[in-house]
Amino acid sequence: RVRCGLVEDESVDDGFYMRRCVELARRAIGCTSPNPMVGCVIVKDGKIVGEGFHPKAGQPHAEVFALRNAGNLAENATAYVSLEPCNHYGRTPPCTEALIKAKVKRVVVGMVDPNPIVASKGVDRLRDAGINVTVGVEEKLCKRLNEAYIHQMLTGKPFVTLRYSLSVNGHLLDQLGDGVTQTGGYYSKLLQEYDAIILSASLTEKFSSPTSQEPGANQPLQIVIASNPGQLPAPSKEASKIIIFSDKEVATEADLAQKGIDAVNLDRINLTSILEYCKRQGFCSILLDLRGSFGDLEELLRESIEQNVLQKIVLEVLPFWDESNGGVSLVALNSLVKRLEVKNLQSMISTQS
Ligand code: AOF
Ligand code: ZN
Repeated sequence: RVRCGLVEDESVDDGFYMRRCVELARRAIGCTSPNPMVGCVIVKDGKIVGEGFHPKAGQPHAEVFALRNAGNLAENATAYVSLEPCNHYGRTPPCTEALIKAKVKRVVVGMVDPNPIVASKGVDRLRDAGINVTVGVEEKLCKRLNEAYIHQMLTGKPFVTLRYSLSVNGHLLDQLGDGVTQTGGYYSKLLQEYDAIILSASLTEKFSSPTSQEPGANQPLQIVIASNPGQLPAPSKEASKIIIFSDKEVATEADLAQKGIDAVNLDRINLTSILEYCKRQGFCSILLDLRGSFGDLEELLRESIEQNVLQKIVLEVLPFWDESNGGVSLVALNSLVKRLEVKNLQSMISTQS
């Protein structure tokens, strides 16, 4: 193709439109679980004529919104989708049929859908219908977008991320960095990505300090590990619901009901039973949030490392020297963390300046 006298490489354009798909998909961050986030762009004669994303499980898929948006202009156009179009009847009908019916000429797919019901059948169906299909454009980006969905599909287990903050002298901190209380700060963004967050009851008061979130943003379910009887978290603005796991009676049922809290009693609080519970509830992603003292989470952290259940670490380094003697030092934390198979983990380092 020639534009402005220069021969353009089609793959450059493919990358551009695929990155736009990912951008669109991210508008529904935290809202699609157990479904993936998916974005779709319809392009004709070098112009975007339709855009869409999957907003929520049970609602139409990205392709359907983009095709509706493009109307008749979809005919002979190229459809870009960050995930392979589905070819099955789930809560919604197959996107492959919608694309075929709209007479698109070419489909560019970011990644094959790991869902065994789909897994390349969508691509095969489109090719059988005579559509030119390219697979694997900006694949890394598309996989990163749905890391939790992919992990859950392939292993049947939730995606678990460990998060903690350190001072420059390596103390584990219980405060979070700047921008936390602001809408769009890294912590409120992180929370939105997870179906549930696990934290120690001794921290819930700090945790429930107001962190503004965008209206309509996902509020993860808060899982509180309480090992001291009588510990009751304050209602949190950030959580849609609170569940307390305890091996003791935490409070009377009336107290709990009043605060809108569910209690789950376990003989022993261990990660296996908590993750089993999360799996039964259909949670795909869990944030294990570690603050200043290991507290009730120490055993859980040890177990998460021994049982190799962590997929990702988010580490924040705050630009100050922690003078307190009480904090857990990096040395103590390292004795646990160094045993992690770091090569299997992704890490996102956030340094506040
Ligand atoms: C697509 N486009 O936007 C999404 C897809 O129950 P359903 O009908 O919503 O189907 C859910 C499955 O469809 C999900 O597990 C995944 O395999 C695929 N998601 N596919 O073509 C989309 N969200
Ligand atoms: Zn679909």
